[in-house]
Amino acid sequence: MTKSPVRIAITGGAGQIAYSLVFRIAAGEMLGPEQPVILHLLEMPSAMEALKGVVMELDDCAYPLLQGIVMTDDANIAFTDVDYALLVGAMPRGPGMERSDLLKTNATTFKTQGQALNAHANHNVKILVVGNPANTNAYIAMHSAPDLNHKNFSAMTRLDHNRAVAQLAAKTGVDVNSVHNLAIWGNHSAIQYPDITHAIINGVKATTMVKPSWILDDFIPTVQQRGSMVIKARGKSSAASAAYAIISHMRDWVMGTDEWVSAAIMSNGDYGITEGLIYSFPVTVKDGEFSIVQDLEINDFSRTRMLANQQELEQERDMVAHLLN
Ligand code: NAX
Repeated sequence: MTKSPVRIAITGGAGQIAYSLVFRIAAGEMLGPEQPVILHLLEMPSAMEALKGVVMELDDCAYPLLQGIVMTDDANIAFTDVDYALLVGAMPRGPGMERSDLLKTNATTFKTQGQALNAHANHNVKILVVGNPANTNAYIAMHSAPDLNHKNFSAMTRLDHNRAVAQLAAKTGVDVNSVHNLAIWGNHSAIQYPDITHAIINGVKATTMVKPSWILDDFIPTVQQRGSMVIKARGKSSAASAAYAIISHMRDWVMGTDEWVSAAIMSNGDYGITEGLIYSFPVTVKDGEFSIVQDLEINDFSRTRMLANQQELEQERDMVAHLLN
């Protein structure tokens, strides 16, 4: 083994997504079987005991690629020299809590974590925010880390993308590998816009294979509400599928892909989306950088939904603006 290890921070290390995630990363599924890793696991003080149990299990796997574990409740320690930061941990919405309260509570967390990344992480650190509200949490972390390149911040819509691919493949009776050029636009929220306008299935336009009523009344709401449906069925929110989406997002970010995938990244005004928002676009990846798929024709149906997402993200941005000074 000749490669030197990379350091990967994972917040919410004792949470349920982390429990599906850290073992796969340690096994080499994210960065490949040649890449040793050191895991930096961050938790709340109240969950440190549970985190100890996770670390015991990691030890018990005796993974050949796992060259060390840092376990801490201090973001400044967790992010020291890290090459990748997976910001998974966040406060869940409690009973009677308004969305604005959730935004504010998590804003403080992601401000602190952005500042700690700025001060202590490797300056090329690639950051994926998963904890909700993911887009705005990524926006806050990015604004709290002025020395880091905004291109190194992203929020996760890959699970939504995978859900959309699976729904379309099932409806048209094809293998998921036959579905290409699908997109999730906007916010990782209940109004996200899964778009099959440009999707191709075995060389045929997907929109010629399904009815418009299916797209409107079935496909879009199913993708938007899939998370709630999983909670209803399982009694817990998506964890294994979220962990797989994290691994896919990071692997593609590092290794590159010509396939369209979806990722929430900073808007530079493409498709008329307000600059600076962390907004999900269809992207490809080369040399460690996302590129937004260009020159797509946007019809009125899509435009309306893309604008609704923009407005929601502007509202979230405005709700936390005072915390960013
Ligand atoms: P859990 O509640 O099981 O775990 C979260 C963990 O984070 C807990 O152990 C908690 O102690 C810890 N935590 C909270 N605040 C922290 C902080 N400031 N620093 C360090 N650790 C902290 O939630 P889980 O199911 O793992 O979900 C984690 C987050 O992912 C949630 O915000 C959830 O809403 C979000 N999701 C986002 C998805 C996406 O596609 N972007 C999909 C899956 C998931 O719902």
